[in-house]
Amino acid sequence: TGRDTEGPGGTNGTESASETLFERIIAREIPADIVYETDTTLAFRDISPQASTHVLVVPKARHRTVADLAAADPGLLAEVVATAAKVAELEGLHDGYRIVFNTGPDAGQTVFHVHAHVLGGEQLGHFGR
Ligand code: D5M
Repeated sequence: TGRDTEGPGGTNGTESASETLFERIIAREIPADIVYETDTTLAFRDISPQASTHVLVVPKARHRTVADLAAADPGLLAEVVATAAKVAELEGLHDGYRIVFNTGPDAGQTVFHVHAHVLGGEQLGHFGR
């Protein structure tokens, strides 16, 4: 298992061991419903949507959490957010949307390749459990 101090791709010398599902989607090894792509980011539909529109945005470079990404490459974090805004525009989320970065196990983060959840298309509940 990787540590929080690992850089993109991990540094434990066993690249496949540290590879997540999202690296495999980025590499087109696993199919995904891709809605938008830039040189540095990829957006695809969540397989288990929690709102009418639920799209995940990932940087192609691996960072475990949004905090790691902010520390290592703030420009890339801005690109993730810009891609999320573009997805919202493409999906017609003109009345607003939510960007969520689950960070760590207590938040329910299950895939340790940072991803923004872009949620919208309906009135969303205000936080809660
Ligand atoms: O979010 C991880 C998200 O990843 C969760 O909402 C389900 C989604 N997921 C899992 N497998 C797939 C595939 N194969 N395609 C698309 N989306 C997927 P977290 O914040 O880590 O809980």
